[in-house]
Amino acid sequence: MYQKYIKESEQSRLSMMIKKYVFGNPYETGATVLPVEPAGGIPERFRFAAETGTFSYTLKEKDLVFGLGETVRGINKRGWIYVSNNADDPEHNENRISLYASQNFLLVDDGTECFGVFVDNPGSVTFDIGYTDPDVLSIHPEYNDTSFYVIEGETPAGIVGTFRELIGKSYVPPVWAFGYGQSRWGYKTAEDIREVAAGYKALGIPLDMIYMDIDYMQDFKDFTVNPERFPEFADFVREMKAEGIRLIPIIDAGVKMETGYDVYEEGKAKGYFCKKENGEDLVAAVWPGKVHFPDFLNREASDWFGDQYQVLTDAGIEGFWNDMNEPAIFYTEDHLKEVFAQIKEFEQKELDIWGFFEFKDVVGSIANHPEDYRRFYHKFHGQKVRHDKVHNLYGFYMTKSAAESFARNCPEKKILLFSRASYTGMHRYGGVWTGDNCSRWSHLLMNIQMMPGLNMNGFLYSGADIGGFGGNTTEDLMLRWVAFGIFTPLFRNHSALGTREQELYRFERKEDFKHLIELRYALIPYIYREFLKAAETNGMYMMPLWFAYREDERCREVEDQLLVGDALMIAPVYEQNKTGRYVYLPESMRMLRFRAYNDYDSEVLPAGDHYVKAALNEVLVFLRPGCELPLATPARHVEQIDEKQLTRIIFAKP
Ligand code: MIG
Repeated sequence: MYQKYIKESEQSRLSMMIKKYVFGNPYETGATVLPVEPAGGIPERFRFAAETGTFSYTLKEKDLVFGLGETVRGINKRGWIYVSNNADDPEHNENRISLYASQNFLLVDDGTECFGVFVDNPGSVTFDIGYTDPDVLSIHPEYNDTSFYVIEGETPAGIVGTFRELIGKSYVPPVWAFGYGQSRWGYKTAEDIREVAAGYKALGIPLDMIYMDIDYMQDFKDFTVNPERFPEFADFVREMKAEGIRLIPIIDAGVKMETGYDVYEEGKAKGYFCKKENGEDLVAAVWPGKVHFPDFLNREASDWFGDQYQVLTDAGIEGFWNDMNEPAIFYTEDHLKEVFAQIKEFEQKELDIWGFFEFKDVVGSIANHPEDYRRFYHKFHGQKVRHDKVHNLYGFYMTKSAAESFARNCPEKKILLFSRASYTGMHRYGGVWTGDNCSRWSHLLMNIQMMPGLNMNGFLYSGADIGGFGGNTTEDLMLRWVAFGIFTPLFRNHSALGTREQELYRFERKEDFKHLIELRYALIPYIYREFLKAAETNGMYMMPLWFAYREDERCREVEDQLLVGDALMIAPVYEQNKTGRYVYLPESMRMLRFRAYNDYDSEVLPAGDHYVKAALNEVLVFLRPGCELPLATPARHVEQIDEKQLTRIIFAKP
């Protein structure tokens, strides 16, 4: 009885704070887990122009806008336009409007009044945050079949908490996934991987995971392992595990069309691939050559695809990363035909310079062509739905398919799982990495600035390619990026084929790298505890300073320091040739300047501005008043850390 009473009053509390407005016929996206009765009319605080289907809100002078997760630019999203339209685009410049993710939660706060907005619409949604008109936030879904939520609350953290109750608890990976992982596109053979493991072992640098990119597969076919490059795969998985290292293979969205390949044959026979208007399976091309796309939005197809992972879990695999699931399309057969026809026409013409540019556009825009996303259909909740209307769900449903199959097929095991493409709701099934960044200092800053938005949207287990994926990294960038990555739950060094090799043992300052990674391992008891706390209480593991120091006007503009858990603030160095940086302290804190987990300076600094030295091998950590930081003795693998033997650094409230 009492329980029931609590439940009811809890629900009425939530229904006071979450207002839902329905436009058109929204799809059941699976983003939310709480049933909310729709209110009638126009969302509170917003105007709605029915002719254009645009919601708008007049920004107050002091309004800060947070959220949108994995997007370019600062923590405060004001002053740019963002389009949720999952895109395979490795050029993460600040003029980009779409990346791989659609995380449609925003929070507006002027310091006294705040509210949240969540736009549950899996098609393209434009968030114009003071781009067209500096004082107007406008939200425009391409197809207005939308559940539009307005979330009320007293504080930013409170609103985030309420939103997260709406969307459900975040995915928690196995504890070893908090270790350090080494990845690279280009490890081709078991021998290559042994070499990486040996490289780390020789220097005693901790390592828990080695990632396997597409090279491990037979002709890029999902759920196959090339038997020449990896003879006796299960034995190899066991051998690595005996070394304390888990192998984490990649899975791509597209299934290679090849007679005799069981996944293709079965998917085709059962009608589990995405179809064109005429009922034929769409033919696209990605790494394997011609592929079909599994219809993850179709319940049966999803279960079927999920079950395929068993081939690898049976071989001892305990983690996966799902890639190319926007989905990325190099070309479709149909579009390519059109392009060839157009080329023939161009060939007949005398091209003037404008004609030449037209020609260049036709040929140069073949990959990820918008028209291709309107060429195929899903069977979603029993209905035929054109892909572009639910585009942003594809990566989410691929990941859900895998997660549900693990729960079905190996319930006794926790599996590591993260994805490139995402949509709000996927955070219950897996984490994300932020895709193909570059070895640029600006992308280190972007990594720092993306983390709070990801956390707000529930993507707690997240991180970027440490050191940068594209381009050639430098040793100093690597040191600084690792020094920040120490604090991100997903901590993976990954790089692209053909770029400078960036395994840590290849650099000159090997000892420094070792000390940095050891510091991560010393911090794991803290990181894991704070991560779990955030997951259980719908809190944020990484937070903007503003959320905790809302009475301090200065904190509005702090874009390069973060709170990590309840006890710490960090201030990473993200510029080249710097030996320190300015740090703003909203209150007195104990500064720890780590060179190694057991070698650090400690100094109490008063509130205010400070210039703080931080050499290339040093990590700045600030302990908040009344807090303590537990440090473990690092081990080579997470599971060897003795959680009972902790030293504590404290900063008593002055
Ligand atoms: O088109 O599998 O984001 O991490 O190394 C590139 C090769 C395909 C993109 C992923 C990246 C991965 C790469 N993949």
